[in-house]
Amino acid sequence: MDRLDRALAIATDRRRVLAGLGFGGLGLGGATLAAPALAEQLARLGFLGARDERPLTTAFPGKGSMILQRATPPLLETPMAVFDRDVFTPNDQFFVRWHYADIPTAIDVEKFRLKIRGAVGRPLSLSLARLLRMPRIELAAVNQCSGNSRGFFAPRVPGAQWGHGAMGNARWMGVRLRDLLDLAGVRAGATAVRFAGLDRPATPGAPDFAKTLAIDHARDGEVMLAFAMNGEQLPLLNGFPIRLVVPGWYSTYWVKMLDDIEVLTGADEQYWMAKAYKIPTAPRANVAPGTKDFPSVPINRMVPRSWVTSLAPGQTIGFTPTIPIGGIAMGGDHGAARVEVSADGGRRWQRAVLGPDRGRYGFRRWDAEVPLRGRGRATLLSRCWNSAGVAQPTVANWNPSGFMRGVIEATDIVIA
Ligand SMILES: Nc1nc2c(c(=O)[nH]1)N[C@H]1C(S)=C(S)[C@@H](COP(=O)(O)O)O[C@H]1N2
Ligand SMILES: [Mo]
Repeated sequence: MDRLDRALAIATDRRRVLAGLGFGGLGLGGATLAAPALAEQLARLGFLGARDERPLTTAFPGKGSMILQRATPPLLETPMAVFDRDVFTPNDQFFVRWHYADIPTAIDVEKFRLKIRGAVGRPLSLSLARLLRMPRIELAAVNQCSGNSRGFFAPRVPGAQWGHGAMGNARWMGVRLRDLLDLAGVRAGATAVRFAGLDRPATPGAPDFAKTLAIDHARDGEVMLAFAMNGEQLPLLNGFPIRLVVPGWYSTYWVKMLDDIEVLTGADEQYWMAKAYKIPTAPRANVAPGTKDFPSVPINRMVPRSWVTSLAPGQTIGFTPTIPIGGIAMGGDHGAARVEVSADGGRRWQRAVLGPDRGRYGFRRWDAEVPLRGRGRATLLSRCWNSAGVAQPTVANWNPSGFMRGVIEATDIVIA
């Protein structure tokens, strides 16, 4: 048995998997979680003209130190320093976002079944043991919330005021969605595939969280059902026992605790596709601030982004003629191909050295040695081009939902 199978231990040692959930008596509900979280330590997210302090918490099962955005349902952000350590984000500091608070606190892995139904020749109800016997793939991909960095939108927009940490990169292992669809036999006339998980709306009548991909996308051989992340079973809050992984696309499609796959023969008219997570059709989902009416489409592919992670905003360092800086880049729906950096707010740019390519949908490390002009404030910038030639633009996009931020990000430091 290899390391992963031991870690998963689903087929052979049920008690270990259940114990691995680690929920104990904690529960996900209410103030009990928020109270211990209001500890001494605060994180600053760096928004201008708005409250940007958040408590750090270790109160959530399977999670280490996280920035608490909201306790119920849980919204936990990854501190930026985590991204400086490795291009893969550790599972215990991987961000968490749920729409509804009614989330199972334990999963019986023997009773769990994944249903595949709708326009298929053979509806299926598959156990985890069965899924674990299917051919596996593993790929690195960034899971990024559509609203990541919303707190930096100017003018400001309503919604969770995330810093840049509503994202993470992992090696996802699981089975191809295409293989499962082939097993069930997709019928002629199928147009799309809808995904839903075990979480339930907190209020009766609210729409169950469900997301849909076009049939060709669902069958592209990259969209997968992951049962492992970074070589371990998924943390419960990241979708144990299985979640959808949609490389290059925003995480709203990465349905967690996935237990229901439905092949559709028409458009998905339900709330989470037809109303929520819509972006302007304009390039970069960009409209003039304040615009409310615009043609829209469901959010889809990610765009290139990059960050300085070796220094924190506001950090003071002593003067030397040059300093090393480093960070991470992502290419969005293509690989990160090139990164340039500036230490003087964009007057002079130089090429950064890219770290190894660990998968085109993942983070890529970059490093550079940049000159300092003197004491005082210095603005560090990084700019990523993806392999399709798309670069981070110099001017931020805006839309009323605060989705899909894509712009050269600035890190201001102090040279003493
Ligand atoms: N079942 C389920 N899956 C879900 C969601 C949800 O509310 N329920 N939220 C989605 C959104 S909007 C995000 S940003 C990601 C967050 O993934 P993570 O918590 O593993 O980081 O899960 C996605 N999958
Ligand atoms: Mo999200």
